[in-house]
Amino acid sequence: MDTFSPVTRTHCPYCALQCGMELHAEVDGAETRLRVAGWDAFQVTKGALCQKGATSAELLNPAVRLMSPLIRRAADAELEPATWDEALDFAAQRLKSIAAEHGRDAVGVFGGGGLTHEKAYSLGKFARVVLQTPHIDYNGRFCMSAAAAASQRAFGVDRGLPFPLADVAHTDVILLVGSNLADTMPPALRYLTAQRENGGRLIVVDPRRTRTAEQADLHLQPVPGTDAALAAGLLHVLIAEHLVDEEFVAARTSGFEEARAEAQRWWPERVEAVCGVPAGDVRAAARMFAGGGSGGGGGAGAGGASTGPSGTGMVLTARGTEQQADGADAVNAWINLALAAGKAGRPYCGYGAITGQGNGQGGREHGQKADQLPGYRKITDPAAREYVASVWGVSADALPGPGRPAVELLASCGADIRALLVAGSNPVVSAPDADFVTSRLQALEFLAVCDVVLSETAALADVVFPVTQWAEESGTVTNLEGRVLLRRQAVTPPDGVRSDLLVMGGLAERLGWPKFLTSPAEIFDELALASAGGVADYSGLSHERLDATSEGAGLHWPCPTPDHPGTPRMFLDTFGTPDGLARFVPVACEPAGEEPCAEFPYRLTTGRVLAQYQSGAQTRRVRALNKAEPGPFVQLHPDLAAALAVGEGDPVRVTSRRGTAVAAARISDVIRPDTVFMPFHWSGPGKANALTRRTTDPVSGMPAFKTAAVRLEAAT
Ligand SMILES: Nc1nc2c(c(=O)[nH]1)N[C@H]1C(S)=C(S)[C@@H](COP(=O)(O)OP(=O)(O)OC[C@H]3O[C@@H](n4cnc5c(=O)[nH]c(N)nc54)[C@H](O)[C@@H]3O)O[C@H]1N2
Ligand SMILES: Nc1nc2c(c(=O)[nH]1)N[C@H]1C(S)=C(S)[C@@H](COP(=O)(O)OP(=O)(O)OC[C@H]3O[C@@H](n4cnc5c(=O)[nH]c(N)nc54)[C@H](O)[C@@H]3O)O[C@H]1N2
Ligand code: SF4
Ligand SMILES: [Mo]
Repeated sequence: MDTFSPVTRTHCPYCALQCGMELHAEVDGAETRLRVAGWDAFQVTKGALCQKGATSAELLNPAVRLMSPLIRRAADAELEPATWDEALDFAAQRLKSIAAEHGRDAVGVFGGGGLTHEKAYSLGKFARVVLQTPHIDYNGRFCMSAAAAASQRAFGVDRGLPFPLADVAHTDVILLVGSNLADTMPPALRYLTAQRENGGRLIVVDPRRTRTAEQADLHLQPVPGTDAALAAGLLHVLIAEHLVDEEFVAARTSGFEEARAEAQRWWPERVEAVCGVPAGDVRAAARMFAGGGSGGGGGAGAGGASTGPSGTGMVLTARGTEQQADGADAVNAWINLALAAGKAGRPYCGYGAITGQGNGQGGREHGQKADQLPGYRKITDPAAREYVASVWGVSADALPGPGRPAVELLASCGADIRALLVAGSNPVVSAPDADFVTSRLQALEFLAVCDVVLSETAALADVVFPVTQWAEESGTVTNLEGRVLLRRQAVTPPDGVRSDLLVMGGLAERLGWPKFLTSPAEIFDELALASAGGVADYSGLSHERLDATSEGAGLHWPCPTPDHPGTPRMFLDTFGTPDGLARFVPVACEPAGEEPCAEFPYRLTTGRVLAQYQSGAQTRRVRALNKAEPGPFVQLHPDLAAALAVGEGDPVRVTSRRGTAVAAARISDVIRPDTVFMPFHWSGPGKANALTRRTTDPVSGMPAFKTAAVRLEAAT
């Protein structure tokens, strides 16, 4: 391992907080190892790291990662090591012959929100220009697509947080919906703590009393899938109690009347019946959020500074409310509430979605999504097609149209999609109705996977390309605040692995595109040009400029010129809609879950634990993390456990209309008695996604990961 310098300042390979990280090269005899430490001067996370970030260098160990390409030479053969030329030749030949026989549309690409900008942008270009297929989408569709669609509808722009994370500490009231920040971004919790130390109040909406909810002044515990009705109930109270900020609504918004009409149908007692949240708590939450004084029920205290109608407030959402069959509508229902309360478009106010993956924000801006071209442009917009085609040196007519959203793309594998290239995702574990998805991937004529480890998806492939990791390459990502950051290379990669960029370059060359860019800085320059004039305008940015920012602070997009200071706060003067007004989006607020019935009488919701990440492909290979969270479990209420006669640790069989999973009982009164929770980080018998639905939100294509009707039994 050749190191670049004794200490390299970079960012974590995992989530969207992108904690600042120092990689210290330590020599041990003939070996050099990297030790991870926090980067104290990085202003967003100030040296903090969670356990996942702190242990991330363990994956650089050759014993746990892929060190050579693998090929399956016959359908029933095992994967075996091959040279890079063999693997690239084989993959290129298969892609070429499948396209020749069945048409270019028979080839698909599936990317990931963890990929750097350079990789995500190149993947989009590779699909449209080299493969000339419309069929590219990515796991970000599973992640924040519903909030992205909702933000676009309301504000004309989707940038996760339209303000710096640090602003959260200075707002009077936070309504945090479906986020378990304490486990999913531990270093960010300090901002919530600081907010309350500053006299602010926190309302958490989650069916479980998580470690995040424990911090709250008021915790609402709804039936999963009923968030839109709950949001409408809060809006109902604002209207009934004259807490609507009429001045703001008149000056800065459009469309309030329809939202008002829907909210009229959701009086607190009706909300209680549908959502299971006491009517008194609905009133208390609405009053607290509006800043109009005492709560009344459910432990809401009057105390703290009275914020008055002009007080500040924020609504922050994450996957709990978004991963629903009505994900975009539910988010718009929360945004409608924020707008009615006048908590938007001014300092320390606004709506933000807490992005998930390392480049979750950037991954959906520059063309990895089925309907999109770089700069957050629409692939159906003729002017966008002309412009991007001119940057790519092709004719606009040659660019394919929109492809299919992720769930549909995966479902069409083995049907009209006959070959798939996957980079940066492990859908065998993480996709909804995962056993069905696995059968679709098995039905492909050709599957190629780029990964750092032999993931469950890579294990099904015909060719596996072993790729470099974050410490071994440079690249950029956009964090949850729209801040573009440079990740710096610390070491040379080992022989045998190559960057995704070289995989694409090698395939492009064999498919007749010898000039496909492979240098990260050059690719970024092309991305910046391609984004010029788009919503997400990066044209004033370069690796060099980001490298020179003080203590790696990066710059917030839009940043349209080399001397533009970036845009930490959006919407202070005007929203991103054509008329500059924020839109109340009229949404129907009916429950969106899979309703329980005699056969499947309980509700399942799914999510995360602190010590594992996503499909677990990476973190299940890290010893300390496995020790902390060794396997799958079913979290259930003591009353439910008693009814099922299951004790702590006993195996529980969970059955849905899709399939069955068996995992150990974890009994706890933090969860509603009608609902069980499973983390989705494991494969095998305890795989949560064997149970989840393929149903998607019609607006965004987001799968309904957070609600399924299930039957439960002791599995002994
Ligand atoms: N440790 C860890 N951290 C991570 C990740 C990880 O895998 N592990 N992944 C990263 C990524 S990509 C993402 S997207 C983020 C996700 O971050 P979060 O959104 O915080 O994580 P989740 O656990 O999926 O869901 C949050 C909460 O939603 C609640 N919930 C379930 N159903 C409902 C509902 O109907 N309504 C409401 N209001 N809440 C509901 C769950 O009980 C859960 O506590 O985390 C990022 N950080
Ligand atoms: N039931 C349920 N299911 C869910 C969710 C849920 O809440 N509940 N959440 C959903 C969400 S929000 C998300 S984001 C998805 C995530 O689920 P996945 O898309 O499966 O995400 P990861 O496990 O992060 O997969 C990334 C893969 O890419 C590899 N990798 C890492 N870096 C690179 C790189 O630079 N290049 C390449 N080629 N490979 C790399 C990793 O080793 C890993 O195998 O899961 C979704 N699934
Ligand atoms: S919070 Fe996210 S970015 Fe920070 S160390 Fe943990 S996984 Fe990495
Ligand atoms: Mo995510």
